[in-house]
Amino acid sequence: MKLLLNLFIALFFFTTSHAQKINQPRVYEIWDNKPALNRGGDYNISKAHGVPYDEDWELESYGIGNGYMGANIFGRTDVERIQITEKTLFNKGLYGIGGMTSFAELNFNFNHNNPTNYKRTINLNKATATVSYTHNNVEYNREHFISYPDNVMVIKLTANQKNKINFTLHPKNPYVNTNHERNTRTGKIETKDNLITLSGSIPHFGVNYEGQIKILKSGGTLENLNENIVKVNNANSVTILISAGTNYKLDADVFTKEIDSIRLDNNIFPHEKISNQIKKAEVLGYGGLYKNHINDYTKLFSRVQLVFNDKISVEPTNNVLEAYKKDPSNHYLEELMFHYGRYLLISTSRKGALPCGLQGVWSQYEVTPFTGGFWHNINVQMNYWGAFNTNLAETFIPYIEYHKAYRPSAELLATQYLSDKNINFDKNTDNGWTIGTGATPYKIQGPGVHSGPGTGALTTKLFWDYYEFTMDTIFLKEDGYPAIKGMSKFLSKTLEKQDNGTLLVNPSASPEQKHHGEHYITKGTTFDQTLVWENNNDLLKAAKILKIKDPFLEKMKAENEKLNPIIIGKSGQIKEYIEEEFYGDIGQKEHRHISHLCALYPGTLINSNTPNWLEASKVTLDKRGNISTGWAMAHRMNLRARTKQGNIAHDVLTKFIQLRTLPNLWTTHPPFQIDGNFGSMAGIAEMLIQSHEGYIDPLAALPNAWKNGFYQGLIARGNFEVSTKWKKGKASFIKIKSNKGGICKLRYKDIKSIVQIETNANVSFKNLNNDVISFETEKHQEYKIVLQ
Ligand code: FUC
Repeated sequence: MKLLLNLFIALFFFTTSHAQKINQPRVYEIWDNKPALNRGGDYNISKAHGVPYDEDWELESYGIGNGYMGANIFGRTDVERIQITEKTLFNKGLYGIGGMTSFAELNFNFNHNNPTNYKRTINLNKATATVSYTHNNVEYNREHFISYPDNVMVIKLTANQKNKINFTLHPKNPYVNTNHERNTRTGKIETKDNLITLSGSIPHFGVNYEGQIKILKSGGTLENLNENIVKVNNANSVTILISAGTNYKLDADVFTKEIDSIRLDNNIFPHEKISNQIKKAEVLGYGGLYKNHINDYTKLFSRVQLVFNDKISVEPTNNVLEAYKKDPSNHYLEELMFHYGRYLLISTSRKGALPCGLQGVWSQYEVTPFTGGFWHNINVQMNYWGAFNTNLAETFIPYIEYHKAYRPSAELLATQYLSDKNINFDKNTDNGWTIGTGATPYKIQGPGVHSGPGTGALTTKLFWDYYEFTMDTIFLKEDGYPAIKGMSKFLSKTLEKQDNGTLLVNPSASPEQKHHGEHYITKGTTFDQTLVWENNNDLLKAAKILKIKDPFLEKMKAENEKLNPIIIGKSGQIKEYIEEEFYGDIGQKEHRHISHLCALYPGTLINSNTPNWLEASKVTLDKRGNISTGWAMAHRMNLRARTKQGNIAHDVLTKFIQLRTLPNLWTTHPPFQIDGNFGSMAGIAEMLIQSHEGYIDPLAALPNAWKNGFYQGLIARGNFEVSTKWKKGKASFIKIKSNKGGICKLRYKDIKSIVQIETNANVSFKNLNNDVISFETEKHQEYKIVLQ
């Protein structure tokens, strides 16, 4: 067998005919040949304490969003329902820290009862949702998108014949004056000609909200009926613009104020902002808005391709899902889920808007399950685990901005935590910052019984990853390093010296774990110990890059040597607790959280240079079980990718899709939580590329199931853009685009013994060992490696 490796700078690599063929992006659609059911919400059913539960909304409606707001489209032809969410509209919510709540409901009465040729879609390549059908020989089409650059939702209704568009629009301000103890919402609707305005307040946090709906028709007439109903008669086409907002302003004041009702300035009304958005949108018109939306969205979405070479399924998405439940041998749905993850991330997390919470930008609830906020003992971090390697690093910026805003409050919480726990510390020194499990756009909390101080370091891991994937040293200096250092400052004070010299976090808790029904609080859980280690280790690496000299760094280095973070137990497992001997001695054996393996993923303390720990991780994973709640299975996928058990990772993905995926491909805990979508997307990427051990490792945990395939544009640490094609489980070429220059280390099994290296540029290689080569790269250049 003749095996060759060619490496050359190939600026026009993708002009080769072979590459061009695989370079045609596939069009991805979530679609159905029937409208979503709409039987409404039920207050008698509560999911994760949220009410009312609306099964049809959750399972069948299609979500679109622009980071600021979202809409759920049912695609009905009799009475269409579009439910709108705005990410800052919060009431008191569960637990008193605020809870997302529905912004508006729009009902369009079309009265088309027997449609034919029906189809509704979300086009993932364009982030548009469509509904099309024939009724009385007229073809109707509706297109929906939410533009990020113009922050406006656009609905365009067309027909293939003139004067055929007729409907009444009934807007609804949901959950006004309901007397629910967690909701103090007031509101009104005003209609003037073609403009509907919904406004009101939720005094709990001083929220004022406003939404405007503008109906622009071509041809026909428009009437205002009673009760704010707008009627459109015989139009040729109609464009509807929707803008929504509140007086929310992301700054430190929101979090540090002690009185809830003044967290926002209730003298500020969003009226002008919303009016301007609508006016600007009207000037741009449908064409201008569409162009802005497509330019913005496709720039992000089109960066990555991933194909498993299975045929595109031609059945409605839910049928594909049902078929997959019986026979998962067609991997197209896995591919679709991956792209859907990227679509969802772009739709829910954009600069200027809040980060992506537990339900993205979608809530039909009065009281949203688990608040819909930012859960820090894994969920919000999981939302961003796949942001970096799937080439969407900028979607993490909202979290960085959120962090900067809550930081003063987090600093106060750090001091308060240390006082509350009677830890001996000097109040006048810098105690850093902390964050616990529950957080919302309005309030954050310190660590508690739900999870120990390590929770904050699960967050700073994202800051370090953001740097490593982007190589953005300005970010590292200005935001990353201060965040990581502040966390080390706090964590250091939570450590207690033991008689044997070990430093243990005290008190310490492994997220959500319970023993005999009680939260189990102890010293030095593996979760806390390893996360202290990870944070300090990232701090030291960051300091080196920034050339920072500081005696504090020496102290952290010394502390890291005394953490003894990983201990193997008598079952051969990674212990969750020091005092555990055999697996499951303490806590629930099959608990959804598997926090003691955070050092394997997203952390890096356990890796292939620690083979014993890696083996013990497999034992823990086996014993914990692969089947769990939605996000928990997604964590297991990433962990199995890191143990290089690609086949098991894939098996978990299969079960996750079979058991935890809804007809609209949202994933469920239950209830719907978006973390499962993002965690599984990250897991797919983690099987296809890893880079946490100092080299790029394409197809690091490739399962046998993905026999042939191709990806383009995934990102490795060092900001290398990687494309790989594989056949029968073996890479046939790898392309690396260097976005920042620097040394590229590439691992592929037997890369040394099986290759002969040719270069046609100033590239020289080193063989570091049988599997790893290293070469210097130039910024913006592409390097193609062909393995034959
Ligand atoms: C964590 C998890 C729960 C749930 C909640 C939102 O507390 O343990 O399962 O996902 O976050």
